[in-house]
Amino acid sequence: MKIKSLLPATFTGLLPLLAASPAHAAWTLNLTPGVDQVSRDIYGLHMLVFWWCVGLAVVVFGAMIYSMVRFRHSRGAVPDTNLLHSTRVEVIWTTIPVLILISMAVPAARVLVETGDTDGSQLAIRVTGYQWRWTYEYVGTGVKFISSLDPRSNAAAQLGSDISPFSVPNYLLNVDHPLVVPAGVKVEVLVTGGDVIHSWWVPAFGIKKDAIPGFINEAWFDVDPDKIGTYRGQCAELCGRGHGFMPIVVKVVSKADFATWLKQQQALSKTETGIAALKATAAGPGPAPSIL
Ligand SMILES: [Cu+2]
Repeated sequence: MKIKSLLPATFTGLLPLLAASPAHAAWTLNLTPGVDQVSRDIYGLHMLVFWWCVGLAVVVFGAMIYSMVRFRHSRGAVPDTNLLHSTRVEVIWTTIPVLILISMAVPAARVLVETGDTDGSQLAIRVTGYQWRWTYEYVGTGVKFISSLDPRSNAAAQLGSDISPFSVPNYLLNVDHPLVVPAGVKVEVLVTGGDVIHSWWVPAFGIKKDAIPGFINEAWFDVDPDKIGTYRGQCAELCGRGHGFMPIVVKVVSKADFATWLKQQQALSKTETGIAALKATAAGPGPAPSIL
């Protein structure tokens, strides 16, 4: 069989395979606007620059193609040498790109400043990346927990496991304890790392912040009140063997549901602390605490 006829056959063979794969993301060609103002502004900026690029491509390639066709040698075209060292032309083709760049830089700087403006946030969550899980601490509430890969994904991911990853819902994108946040509230996230550099990435919120040991990077989100639901993300900084096994799940709930949840967690953490204290007393004095 000739190579020419093999290629289409290979591609038509691959297409059904690709279509059948449940692992691929939804077929979209563009960014999605997300579920809060920051992500929408990032989307708007992306579209603005995209249309600038389309316009520039049309003008530049249009002029090139028109010139090549209209003034081709076979039609007797003679080079025009008047444009060489023309100050007027050089001023024009320097000024126009500078104006275009400024028109992109101004909205880009505005969005950049907005993403870092955590003023007026009503809830602060400290996010710490560890190899290979996240911890979430609701600052000032006493609620803190570890969010690890869900047991079903973990079981299917083991070498020699008989569990098909396709049978696990949200394989490698699910956790045991999701981050729970209220909708319609400005939430500040304080991102840091506990061992190596990670990155807390939740595309729907327009957040991708490096989690660096010794540093705290700030970000914020304020999910629209009508966008209650579950949003997923991943660690976006290669952090070691388990990098692909520390997903992020954020459950956005109503303010009332969040208040109830927070109370439950506070009660739970008190109980857990109580149990831990009882165990410690029963076991006698432990090793001296290390001083960091
Ligand atoms: Cu990581």
